[in-house]
Amino acid sequence: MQDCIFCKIASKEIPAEVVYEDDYVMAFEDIHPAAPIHLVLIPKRHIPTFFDIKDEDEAALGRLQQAAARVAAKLGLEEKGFRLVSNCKEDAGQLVFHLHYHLLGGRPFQWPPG
Ligand code: IU
Repeated sequence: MQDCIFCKIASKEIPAEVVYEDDYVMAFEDIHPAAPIHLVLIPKRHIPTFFDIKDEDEAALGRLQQAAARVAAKLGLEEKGFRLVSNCKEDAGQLVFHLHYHLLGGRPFQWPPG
């Protein structure tokens, strides 16, 4: 999508610190890290929110979970674990309307979140 910053990152129009990429998904470092490890995982296809997911997105969204685990293991998070969260729309604080997960690790996290 033309005005979407994450689409521009996916197409390499805008640079990012990419740590994983395949045909369906990409993971890159968050520019405002909230933890020692903070990645953003996106499907390459533009999906604004969870409410816009189509049947054809199944492969990409499945791959996203798998990529999260693989990247987390590669970054040494297998023993202590990580948090994978997604903010959907206003109440959750979604700022970028291209569906994404935050992969956070390297410190303990509180539950429930604020
Ligand atoms: P949110 O879930 O939509 O609230 O989070 C968007 C995240 O995308 C946020 O943590 C930003 O720091 C991050 N981000 C980024 O990594 N690179 C960018 O160019 C932009 C936002 I814009």
